[in-house]
Amino acid sequence: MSQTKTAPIDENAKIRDLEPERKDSAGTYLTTDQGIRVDDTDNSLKVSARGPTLLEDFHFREKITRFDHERIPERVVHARGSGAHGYFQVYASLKDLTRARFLQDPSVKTPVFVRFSTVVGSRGSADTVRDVRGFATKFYTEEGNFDLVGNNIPVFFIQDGIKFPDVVHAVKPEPDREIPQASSAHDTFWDFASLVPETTHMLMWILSDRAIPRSFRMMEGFGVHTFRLVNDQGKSRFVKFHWKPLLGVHSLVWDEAQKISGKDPDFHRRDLWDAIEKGAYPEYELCLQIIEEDEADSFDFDLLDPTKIVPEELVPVRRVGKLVLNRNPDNFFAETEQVAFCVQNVVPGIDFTDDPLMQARLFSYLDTQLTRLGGPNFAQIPINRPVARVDNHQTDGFHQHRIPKGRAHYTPNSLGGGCPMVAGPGAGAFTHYPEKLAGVKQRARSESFGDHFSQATLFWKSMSTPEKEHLVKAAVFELGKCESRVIRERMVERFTRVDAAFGQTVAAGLGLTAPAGVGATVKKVAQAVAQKLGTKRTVSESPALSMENTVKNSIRTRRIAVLAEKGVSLAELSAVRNALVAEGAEVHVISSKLGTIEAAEGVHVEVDRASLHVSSVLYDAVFVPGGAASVEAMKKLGDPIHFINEAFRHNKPIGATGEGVELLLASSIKGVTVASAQAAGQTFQAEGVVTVRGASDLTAFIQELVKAIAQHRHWNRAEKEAVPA
Ligand code: HDD
Repeated sequence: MSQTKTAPIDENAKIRDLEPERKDSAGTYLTTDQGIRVDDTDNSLKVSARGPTLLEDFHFREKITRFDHERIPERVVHARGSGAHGYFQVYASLKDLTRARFLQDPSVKTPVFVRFSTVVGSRGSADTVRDVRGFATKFYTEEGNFDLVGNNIPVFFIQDGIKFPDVVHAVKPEPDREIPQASSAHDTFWDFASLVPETTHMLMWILSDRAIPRSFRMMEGFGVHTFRLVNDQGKSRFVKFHWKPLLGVHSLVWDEAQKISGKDPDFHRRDLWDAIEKGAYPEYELCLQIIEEDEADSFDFDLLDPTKIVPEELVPVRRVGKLVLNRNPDNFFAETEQVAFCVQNVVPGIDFTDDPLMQARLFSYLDTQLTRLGGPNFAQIPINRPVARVDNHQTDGFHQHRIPKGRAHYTPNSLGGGCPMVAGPGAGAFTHYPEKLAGVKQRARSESFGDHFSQATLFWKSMSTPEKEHLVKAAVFELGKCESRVIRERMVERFTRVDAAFGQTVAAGLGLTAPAGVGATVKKVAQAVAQKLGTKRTVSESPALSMENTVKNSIRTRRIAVLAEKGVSLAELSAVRNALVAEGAEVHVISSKLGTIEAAEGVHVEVDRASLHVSSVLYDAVFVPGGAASVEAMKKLGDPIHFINEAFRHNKPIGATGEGVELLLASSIKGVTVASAQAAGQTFQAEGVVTVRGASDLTAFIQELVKAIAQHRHWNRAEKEAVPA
């Protein structure tokens, strides 16, 4: 046997550093998952150009395999969502209330990721359906992650989490036909709701305008449950978390929401993305309602009942800090899809209560991620990774990304120097609040949870007249979509228990008769519960519940359409556009064709959108500048007239200058006839319709228009139902 001769080895060669190549950013060359550079990704490897593909082609196989496995299970609820990065900053230290460090230092901006969502629809469903919106916030604090997994409605359908699969099965598409998508307007939902009285309060919210927000940027958020805040001295107080948007709380109109579902199913997602890209960062204030332990029993409801609010008139909300969303995700899947919120994620200083809905959630969220994200290491996915250091012996499992070192992966150990070791509270450990408990094991519902109507009635009574009208219409719409008359009748009875007039109006809309005399039983139950609670503090109306009383002082980020054709008055268009943009609005010139139009002054004006691509439902307001030729042309076109009619019907502000007023007169909208009587130069406003003719100075007109747009909608427009749109 001949001896093999080995080549001389360079003893000084360095082991290649692995890390520099492990970058997430796009590199120059296309490679396989193993880092092999690829020479052709358009043609598979074949035996002759027209022959069969070879199994040997590892790039082809890997590419197809990876594609085949791109989807993960969508969330069982809240599948449709949009996320954004940002930060939270507390205004002043809350040390007196909580040990949580991110709530103590006003100089710290805690990074956050927020995901907004609808509940019912699939991942690809439309944004503007009637539904609750999720408002989930992950705070990456120095003490670990805190997830505030809330909704834009402060109460929930059910009181005990054991019923969650039932309510979700009922509202999701019906199991035999998988219809309808993303809608509660069908028999199984209302069948369930009509059989479960504890749903009543939440049903009022879901039928209200809260369930069709104008934007994620214009809705409130609520932690729903009563949580605890615990300070350094171990003192605990109850707390309700609220988010209040600085832009106010605003909604769409139901007809508009349905049309948007077709015109732009990504309406809310796009709105959030665009606002952040433009630097109009969505902002919300974190607000707390603090309830001392000895006040907990002072209300006419049980603080642990998640179907109840604490009226702001009883316990004021304290604005304690600001959330700013200032960065869009780099990758939807990696961040928004893979983010895993868990109600169990709290930091020292924030603790749970015995709310039975919350207790169920403490189990459900971690559990669901195991299937959705394929194993127990999902907290290592970048979007879920805490900024706080993570050290423990929970090793192994699918997709372990860390490489734990050492031999001792157990506690106690001496081989690892005893590390990692448990920390005392002095070293920042989480210690569960030592709540004193004693009781008999039983499956039961507390009698103090028994009043399902008082707060539903409170909600109804606190609504403005237009809000009440919308609520009735929503109920008639939803129940009218149910095939079963029995279900409709049961719900009419329920609504009559909330308020006789409400029940009767819904009944009339459905061609039914509301039952008489059901109010007495409701009162009796409420009294029994109040007696049980030995009570108590209450309110009969809560103005804070009405969106009528929201912030209406700005037109920032409102989308305004300017309708124009060839011959438009550039002077009027520019004066108004510039003023609106200066106020923070987004203005689009809409015309029959893309490109430019020649203004009356001879200059060319850029068209931002063609009428083919947009519709009034995608805008907050509309302005028609003068220019005789432009207006004459638009009078002959269906689109601009329809635009105005529809905007009017949806209560949107409408402005017109000069000959632009003629287009309003040519439309079917009501109330503008008065405008023809106005003297030259005068401004005129009728329910959000602002016009001026022959004015050399548009200052007064602009002021009126801005005011009208800041109102958001003009709900009391007479005869709007008569306008064809
Ligand atoms: Fe839930 C997701 C909010 C009750 C079980 N829930 C989920 C999300 C939000 C909420 C915002 C989406 C988070 C995200 O964007 O990823 N859920 C609520 C609120 C509730 C509530 C405010 C009542 C106060 N949920 C609730 C109960 C259970 C669940 C009672 C189960 C017993 N929720 C889940 C879940 C989900 C979820 C199945 C689906 C996807 C996920 O958790 O991560 O575990």
